[in-house]
Amino acid sequence: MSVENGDELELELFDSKLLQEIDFAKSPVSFPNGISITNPGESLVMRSLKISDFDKGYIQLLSQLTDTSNTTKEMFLERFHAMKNCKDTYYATVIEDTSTNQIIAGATLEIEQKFIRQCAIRGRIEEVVVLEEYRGKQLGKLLLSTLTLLSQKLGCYKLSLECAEDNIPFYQKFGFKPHTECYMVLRFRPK
Ligand code: 16G
Repeated sequence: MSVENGDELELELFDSKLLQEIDFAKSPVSFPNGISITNPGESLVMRSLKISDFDKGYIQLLSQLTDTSNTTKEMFLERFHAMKNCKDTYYATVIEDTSTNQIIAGATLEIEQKFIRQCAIRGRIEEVVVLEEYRGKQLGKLLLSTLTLLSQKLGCYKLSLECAEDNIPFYQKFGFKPHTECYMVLRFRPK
């Protein structure tokens, strides 16, 4: 799966139309700088992750969050298709600076299906990252606001995330609260 044609490069992980259909007026936070889902800023576009984003620095962006070493294009393609085949599950959302063709921010909503609560679904927010040079423009806030609204629109009964203690105040703005239950982890690879 190492050779892609032009159409394949433009393949979206999920239909970006979903983002346009979100009622942004319901955003849990306000944006004094006037940005929105349809207008994230000059030359910026918010949309689903695409295959072509491998060549637009998506993995380099994620490297500002954690280890992404030795991720080949082939590995990326295989994972992209595996995620896409899990219908209605992975909503990896990115912001591209179209003046440089670079992915400068991203966050993912993941949906987990349940038998509990009348076969409900829950959401998880993962891999929230904004490129260092683009911080301070409220883009992380915009992504979080968008994915929070999307999770509600999709019918999640709850939404959760893991974050560093320093980031708690940021997530509290959207209504997240530190949970009374402990988050436990068993690591098979060093942090
Ligand atoms: C943070 C991220 C999580 C990511 C993890 C990677 C958010 C809200 N949380 O906890 O999504 O998977 O970092 O760190 O973005 P790790 O490689 O040490 O697991």
